[in-house]
Amino acid sequence: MKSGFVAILGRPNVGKSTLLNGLINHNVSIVTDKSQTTRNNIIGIYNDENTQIVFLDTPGIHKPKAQLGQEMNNMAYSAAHDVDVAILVVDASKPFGDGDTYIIDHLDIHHCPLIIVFNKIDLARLDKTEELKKTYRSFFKDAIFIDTVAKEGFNIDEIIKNVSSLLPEGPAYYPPEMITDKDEIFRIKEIIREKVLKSLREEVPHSVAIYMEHIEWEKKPLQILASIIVEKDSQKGIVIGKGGQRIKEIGSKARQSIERLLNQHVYLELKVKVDEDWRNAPSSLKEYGYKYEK
Ligand SMILES: Nc1nc2c(ncn2[C@@H]2O[C@H](COP(=O)(O)OP(=O)(O)O)[C@@H](O)[C@H]2O)c(=O)[nH]1
Ligand SMILES: [Mg+2]
Repeated sequence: MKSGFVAILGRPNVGKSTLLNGLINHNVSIVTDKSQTTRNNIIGIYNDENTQIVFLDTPGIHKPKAQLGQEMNNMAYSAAHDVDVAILVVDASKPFGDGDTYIIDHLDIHHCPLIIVFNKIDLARLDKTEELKKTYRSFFKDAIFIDTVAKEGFNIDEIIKNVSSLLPEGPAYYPPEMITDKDEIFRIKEIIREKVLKSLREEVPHSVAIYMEHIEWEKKPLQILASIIVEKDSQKGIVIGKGGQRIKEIGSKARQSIERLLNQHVYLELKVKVDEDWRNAPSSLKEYGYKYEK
């Protein structure tokens, strides 16, 4: 059989996580309309009779403003190292700019075959996309170009086809029923973070982390106590909302998704805690699972 590892790389918010979920037909990576939603490398595994493709979704590469941003970039750079194929996702509806140059300058993807996915073509003008492709062609002479609408699953099979043809003969690295390397606690925390992000605007989302205080697997319904970490008192108020309305809503949506994930009833309690400037504190970054270690 053919098998191998494929990194999905690119700027924030171009549709990398949407693409991963579509490629493996499961929601393992959270998607929002906010940039920098993905904070860790997340594996999603595609299987068919002749192929196993281990995709790595990565945090968007950007000019970092806090230590957290640097850690996220490092995770993405590290994912690009040992893969058989690299996929660079580009937002086809945006003109070439500083963010593209930043990636081209910082990311080393010249050691393996490269597929450049021009995503969001539903929002793009044909002539603008052609221009963008010309610019990318000048940097990557041998790359394969594929147009997609990840959100609708359009042309995703082209990616599978091309990746498969580029992979070497090899063993299955994971059992075929496995769809991600992330354990249930990670996925529960990500579901909670997704619901928080979806209910907030602008600056607060970047300040949010989730900490699992306590989980009792034996109890029925399953008992979960988690903390939503923010950086300032004012943000705590925003997350809680008037009369606790917002956190109640976040909790109820998160509980429903967790119940679907685990296929059992769940009792979910959420608290909000302030950890000042945690995005620059090495010990907090480690505690919340964002410290990149080689
Ligand atoms: N119009 C359109 N939106 C998309 C497409 N793919 C993803 N999106 C949206 O773009 C936003 C960012 O997606 P996400 O997968 O989180 O991007 P990531 O930061 O690169 O992982 C979300 O609101 C998606 O629904 C697409 O092909 N077309
Ligand atoms: Mg993402």
